[in-house]
Amino acid sequence: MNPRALSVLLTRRDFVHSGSALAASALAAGITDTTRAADAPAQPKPAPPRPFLTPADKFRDVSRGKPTPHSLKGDALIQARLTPETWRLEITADATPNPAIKDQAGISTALTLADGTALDLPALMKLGEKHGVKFLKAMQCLNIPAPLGQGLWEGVPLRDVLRLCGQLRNVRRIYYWGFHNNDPKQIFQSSLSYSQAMETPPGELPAFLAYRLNGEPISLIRGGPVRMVIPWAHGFKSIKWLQRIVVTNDYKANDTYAEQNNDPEAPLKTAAYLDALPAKIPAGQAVNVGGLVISGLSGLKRVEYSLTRGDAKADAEDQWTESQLEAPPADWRTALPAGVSARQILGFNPQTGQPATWPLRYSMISWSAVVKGLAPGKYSVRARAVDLNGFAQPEPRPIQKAGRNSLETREFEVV
Ligand SMILES: Nc1nc2c(c(=O)[nH]1)N[C@H]1C(S)=C(S)[C@@H](COP(=O)(O)O)O[C@H]1N2
Ligand SMILES: [Mo]
Repeated sequence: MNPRALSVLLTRRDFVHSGSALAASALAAGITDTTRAADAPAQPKPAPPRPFLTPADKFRDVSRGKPTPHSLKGDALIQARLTPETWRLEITADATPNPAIKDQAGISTALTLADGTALDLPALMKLGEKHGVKFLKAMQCLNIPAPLGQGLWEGVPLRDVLRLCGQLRNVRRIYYWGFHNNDPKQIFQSSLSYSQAMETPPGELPAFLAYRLNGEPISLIRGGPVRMVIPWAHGFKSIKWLQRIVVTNDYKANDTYAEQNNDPEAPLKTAAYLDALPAKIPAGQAVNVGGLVISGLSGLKRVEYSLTRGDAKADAEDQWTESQLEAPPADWRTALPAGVSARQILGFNPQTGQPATWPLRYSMISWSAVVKGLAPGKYSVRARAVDLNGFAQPEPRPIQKAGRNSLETREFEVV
């Protein structure tokens, strides 16, 4: 039996405890052929296990502004209203004159600093006691070909926050932005359509105002005290240091990211990412290929890799082989912060505490493959995700400015 032909799921424990990923995969597949396990070379090191949740300070940071809001300290932080005590959110209707708009948007209860009604953190968290959501999400920049990190985010759906404002009239979009050193040139803003904010389909995930990450208050560097999190989108919609929401009858997206030729409505893309490999690998030693994969809007069917000899003709057809996907943690308590039950997390079955799909949509897991018996020479390896509609990366989105997802190549030499 060829373990590669099976849709084998490797558990994180296997990554951690097994000296041989192949033996681990054989075990995971219930293969009790001990000769195979004994055959497997002892020396290859499996890819280092990644924690399912990325520690808040280990996310890759993408922050605009000089100074960056997260570098402020002491009084500057208080002036910026970026401490839990000073944080406030204003929600107003757009009054900017606009010839394209016949009827301006209206709001029956605006929340403003001027009249002392702006929302503070205790009020937001109080709302969270009734309407709070928890959600696992990989943060991925549309412009960077590597995931930034994965977190358990907690907060209040935007729709429930907007309901504090009573009746909204003539609203087509919701604009929002965060602290920007009081310099309009530094605004980093984003937007949703009215219905994206208000009408979450059953089983889907709401846009929400997050105040906890991995069971802790959101740190300043990750956009705290309060950050918008848009589950289905690339990072640029998840505005950090959130302070302002403006409802508007303008039908245009205002996203800062759109100004650099990015598609402001591109949802998170299903895509595989390849880890670096040692430059030289001794002949006879198995090669562990692997990386991360994000399940985007169209879900994930499998990850495939292809191996090409350095001397192969450039137009040689790639041979794609299915890889193994990391299995869900056997015990979710080991992957989640203390006190958080998987049953409470969106995308999990509230009765069984098991994920409704795997990988969870908008989250990431590891994938891996073990390649043996390579003759000495130069090789390049590529990887691609295949989505649930059968489209192989970079399809169906070959346009890079709708999400960086071109196929990555890594090179190594068997010596
Ligand atoms: N206020 C603000 N929010 C922001 C940004 C920013 O520069 N300023 N960058 C955005 C972009 S482009 C990305 S990819 C994510 C990155 O989130 P992270 O720094 O927590 O990894 O934050 C988004 N939110
Ligand atoms: Mo980004």
